[in-house]
Amino acid sequence: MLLEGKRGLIVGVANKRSIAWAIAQAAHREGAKLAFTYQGERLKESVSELSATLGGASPLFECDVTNDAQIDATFQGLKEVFGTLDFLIHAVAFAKKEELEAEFLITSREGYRLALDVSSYSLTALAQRAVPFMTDGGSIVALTYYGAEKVIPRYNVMGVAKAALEASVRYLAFDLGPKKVRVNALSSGPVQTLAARGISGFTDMMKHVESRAPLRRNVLIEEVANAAVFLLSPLSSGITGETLYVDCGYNIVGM
Ligand code: 0WE
Repeated sequence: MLLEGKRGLIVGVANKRSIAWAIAQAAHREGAKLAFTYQGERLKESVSELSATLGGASPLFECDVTNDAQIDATFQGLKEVFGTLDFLIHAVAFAKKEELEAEFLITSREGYRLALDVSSYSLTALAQRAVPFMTDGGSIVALTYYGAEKVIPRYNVMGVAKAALEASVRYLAFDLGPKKVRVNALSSGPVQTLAARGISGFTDMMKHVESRAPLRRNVLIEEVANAAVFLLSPLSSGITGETLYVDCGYNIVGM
């Protein structure tokens, strides 16, 4: 029970295939008490049904991460139900579909702004409000992807957003270290989620990783979730500002 008695907020569950949901299940298995956010009425039922399967009613908050008032309301609600907080999972990203299909060159000002607002700035916006509740230290984990670092065709503006997210993790880790709040990024290999399914050529990408990765396979969502538990738990007490790759070794290969 690596997370026994700990309370956490999970941001980014959309459906049963979400990486955020796999992390929630693993954290629950390790004894954590969880609260969830959902983005808009559209996802309320899905998140509510999933969280109900964990037994006991998990607190749910509507939270569009581009809306400061909704983020404020989420933490106001958390203050009432939890009082204090031990961890936060950030697993949200969005870019316009048309900007993930063409060249990076065509990225619009509005598409760039939206992708960075949802996928990068939101971590800082959430951390600002979470930290006052992390009175006994804490752990913040953000999901990222290798496209932050190397060009992955069609990842485009999301790659720029994830690069900003990874840099934000380092700057937040620096600021929050004295408060004993750790901040890390978890760089998952490709996983078939709702966010991935809309992407043309995703199946071929998975085949490519399978043939090149040292472990000769794609990562399992449960492996990503277990690594997240590690980063949330005292087992990783000396690690902050880090990007941990959980990608079957794909990122270490040069040729
Ligand atoms: O971060 C992601 C996915 C992020 C994502 C996905 C979508 C699809 C639907 C952000 N915005 C949207 N907007 C939509 O309208 N991944 C790591 C998965 C992913 O997405 C890719 C990938 C991989 C891998 C896009 C292009 C190329 C590779």
